[in-house]
Parts: sequence; structure tokens; C-alpha cells
Amino acid sequence: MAVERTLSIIKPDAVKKGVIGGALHRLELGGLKIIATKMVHLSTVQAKAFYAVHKERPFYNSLVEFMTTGPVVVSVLEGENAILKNREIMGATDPAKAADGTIRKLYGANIENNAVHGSDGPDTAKQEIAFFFAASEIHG
Ligand code: IDP
Ligand code: MG
Repeated sequence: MAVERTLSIIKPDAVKKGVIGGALHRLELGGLKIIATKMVHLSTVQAKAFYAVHKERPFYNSLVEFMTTGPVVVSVLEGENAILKNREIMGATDPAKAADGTIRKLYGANIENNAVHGSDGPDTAKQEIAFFFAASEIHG
């Protein structure tokens, strides 16, 4: 296994619920190291750009609106197999289908308001990290 980096976002619903610490704690308990983190309130332009890959999906506009309803916490996570590990700790996209103990099961309300984002592969991880962080902000 290789040491990887991935992007995590604690979405506006989870920030509003007061579970930034709970979500980050679970990522750390899973062996992922936080090597960069900050709070950002996404503009519509930023949210549209971040989720551009989904622009043809029926939920795109709603997702963009949700992601701009309040601040998010973006972090770079590092560890062995970090991309898949993060997605395992997050759980399935739909909290109703997520395994017990996962962040989405614990804190997600529905398939859109699902508490957290994680990159889905090495290329997207690289792009998404660069979307939010300059190299000088990452302490790996
Ligand atoms: P992922 O976040 O598990 O990788 P994606 O399919 O990449 O899931 O979808 C991106 C985000 O879009 C999801 O995390 C969720 O917030 C939202 N989303 C996905 N599917 C739906 C849907 O069917 N209805 C509404 N929102 C959705
Ligand atoms: Mg995805």
C-alpha cells in the first residue's frame, strides 16, 4: 500500500450540527493524519466549480446551493491507502445505507445532506487538494 493524500470536506450540515470535532476524530481514529485544514464559506462560483463533474446530474443545482448554506471545513488527510480509507470511514453516499459507526450514518440526514465529502481517486484527490490549498499550507 502507498501513502496517499485525499481531500475531506465537513459539509455545512455537519458544521451546523457542531460535529466538526466528531468527524475529524473519526478520521484520526482511522489512522488518517490531518496535514492541512481550514474553514471556508464557498461562493456559488466555487461550489459549481468544485462539483463541475456532476453538472449534468439532476441534483447539481441543489447540491451547489446546499454547499453554500454555511461554512465547511476542508482538510488534507494523509495515510496508507488514504483515499479508500477516508471513504470507508465516511460510509455510503446515502446515510440510510451507510454502515454503523460511519460518519454519514452518525451525522448525515439524507443523500444530499450527508455530512462529509471525500475524493474518489488519485487524480481527483490531487485536483481537489489543489482547489483549496497552496503547497505552502500543507504540512505533510
Ligand atoms: P460521494 O460524495 O459519496 O462521492 P457523489 O455521487 O460523488 O457521492 O455525489 C456527490 C454529492 O452529491 C453527494 O455527497 C451528495 O451530497 C450529493 N448527491 C449524490 N447523489 C444525490 C442524489 O441522488 N440526490 C441529491 N444529492 C445527491
Ligand atoms: Mg464523489
